[in-house]
Amino acid sequence: MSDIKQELIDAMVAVKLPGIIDAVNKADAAGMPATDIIDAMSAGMTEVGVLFQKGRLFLPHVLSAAAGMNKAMEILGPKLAAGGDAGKKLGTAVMGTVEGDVHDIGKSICSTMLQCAGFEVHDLGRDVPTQKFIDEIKGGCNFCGMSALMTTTMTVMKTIIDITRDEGYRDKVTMMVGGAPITQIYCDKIGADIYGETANETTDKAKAIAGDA
Ligand code: B12
Repeated sequence: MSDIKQELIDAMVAVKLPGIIDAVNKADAAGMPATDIIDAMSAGMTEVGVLFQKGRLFLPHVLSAAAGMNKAMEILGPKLAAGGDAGKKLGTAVMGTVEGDVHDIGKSICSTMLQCAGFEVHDLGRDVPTQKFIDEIKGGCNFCGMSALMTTTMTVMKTIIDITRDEGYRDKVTMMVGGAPITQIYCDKIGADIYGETANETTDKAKAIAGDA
């Protein structure tokens, strides 16, 4: 692993906002692509989660790392947009974290990357009522991305897909699923179209379906 990537991960695990911002600026100045910086920070955030689970970090630490992640997206978002294909019009994508779930960092990263790739993104936010997803799908979006970070909320994705099928809209929309507990197996099991382990993978798969591979 490169030193810069490791420094980004270490800065996330140290959960100090100034340190995180310094590491992002340093990686950017060294020419590391924004997408790689985000991938490294996501790995750092996952590590924070592991330490939180082990009881070695506590809620304020997790919130501080989350703030660092959001700040990094503020810094990197314009760079992604500048180097991207935001004018392309690959289709409309609705994104949201499912009902009962407030985790939105990963979902927001996916939204930013899809937008930079040329999708028109309607980000519904977090804890999105199930009916809101259905209304957006009925409204004619091409892609619907659902994020869930908890085993207790991931089942909402199946509910939304089932309703879409029952109401005759399933074939009109590409359903994307993601979030830490989601796997390709779960994606297949609930009848979704795209599983994205990372924002990069999500964007590549959505572009391929939109005919822009
Ligand atoms: C940060 C965090 C929080 C923050 C969230 C801040 C925010 N604004 O998002 C706060 C502190 C608020 C929080 C709260 C809680 N949390 Co929390 N949290 C986390 C933590 C540490 C990191 C999540 C994260 O941001 N990862 C970094 C991002 C970049 O990764 P990501 O989300 O996976 O996203 C990537 C991919 O998954 C993918 N992706 C994501 N979304 C989508 C969508 C689509 C469509 C696609 C294709 C791809 C995709 O692309 C992303 C970028 O590459 C995880 C630990 C973990 N291992 O995940 C626990 C974790 C998810 N939390 C957990 C829990 C239990 C909670 C609480 C219930 C705690 C409590 N007791 O109060 C509450 C939840 C309340 C609620 N109703 O939602 C558990 C869930 C356990 C379970 N049952 O499954 C975890 C796993 C921690 C643990 N091990 O116990 N949490």
